[in-house]
Amino acid sequence: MGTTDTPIRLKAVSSPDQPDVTPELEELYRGFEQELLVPLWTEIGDLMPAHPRSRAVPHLWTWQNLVRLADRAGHLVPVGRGGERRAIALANPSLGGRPFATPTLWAAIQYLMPGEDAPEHRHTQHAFRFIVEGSGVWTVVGGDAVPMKRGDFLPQAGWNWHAHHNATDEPMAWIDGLDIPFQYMNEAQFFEFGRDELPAEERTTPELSRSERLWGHPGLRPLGVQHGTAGSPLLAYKWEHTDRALAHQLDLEKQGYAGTVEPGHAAVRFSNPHDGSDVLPTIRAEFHRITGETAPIRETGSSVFQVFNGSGEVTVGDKTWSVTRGDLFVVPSWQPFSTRSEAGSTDSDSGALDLFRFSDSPVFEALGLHRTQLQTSEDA
Ligand code: GTQ
Ligand code: FE2
Repeated sequence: MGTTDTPIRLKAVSSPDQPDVTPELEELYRGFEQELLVPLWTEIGDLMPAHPRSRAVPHLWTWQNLVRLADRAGHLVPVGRGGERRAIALANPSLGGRPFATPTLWAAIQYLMPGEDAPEHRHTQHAFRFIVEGSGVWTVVGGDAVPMKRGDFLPQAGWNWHAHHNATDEPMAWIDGLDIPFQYMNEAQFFEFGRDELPAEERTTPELSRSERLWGHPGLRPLGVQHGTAGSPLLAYKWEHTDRALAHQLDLEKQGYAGTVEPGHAAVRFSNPHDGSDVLPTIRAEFHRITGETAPIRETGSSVFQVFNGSGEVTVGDKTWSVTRGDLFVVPSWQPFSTRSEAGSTDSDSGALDLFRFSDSPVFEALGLHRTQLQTSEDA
């Protein structure tokens, strides 16, 4: 970025909202170009549209393709200092070939072969892991070893030291979400290498991390610890809790009580047990269980979804896909999103379509830019 200067090209056009095209106007525009000036009146439609027009487009990546290529990379590309991670990022087709799933979010499949270590480092980018299949990798965050299993969600706020280790004799894949594009655009990143090898006591595989033993009890805040830093102090949200919360919402609905976001649609947000805020300053994470059809909704900011369980049909803007376990798709800003679960899906433990979602909503909320709209037929 910034290696070549792009010359300014102003085009005088004849249209009712533009000045008359005359030789004098052409000369004025050449003068603007030379002095590196651009007037508002030629740009306003693009700069200040009536509603967000995302540069990103809706797109689907199938888990089958991701895992196949990640496994090839496992055999061809070593993990070590410098490259740091065998992480392969989703590149939105309209974001210039950059590894950006959306203008703000990074989403990648990460793959570790049996016994492999990803070296310790830290960075200002906020991150999480979500596991759609397998177990046996643990991640060490600030010296705390956290096991990773199917359905677990592991947030990791910026500037914490972290490393990963595969303690099994099977390869393991998971997804990473980070705010890499957001920090890249805003030029806020710092990065440091950590220790090349972890000491033996950090290479054990405990059933529960220290953070879970302190913070992982519903509604119970430990009195003996201060928590001052940004992001959740709880380093793993285990599937059994998420699954039960969603199942209970749907049970309650069947018994005539409130709790679901719409009929047949249970949802939870992963939240910081310290203060109830989002798990990361720049990233929101949610889990949705859908037993029917959802109403089209649009929202400012962008999201990435991963299908955790079941299968169904997803519509984002003008695209509709059939989706199944592990598939990832993006919802750009202000594009309507709706989904329908496939009845009797054999691939689903819950019999529903289970979707993990992450978004940049906390950024938009903090800046007063967050809007949602349930779409009706009058909305164009
Ligand atoms: O696992 O530490 O996908 O630093 C991108 C950057 C994963 C990680 C990514 C990272 C990591
Ligand atoms: Fe990292």
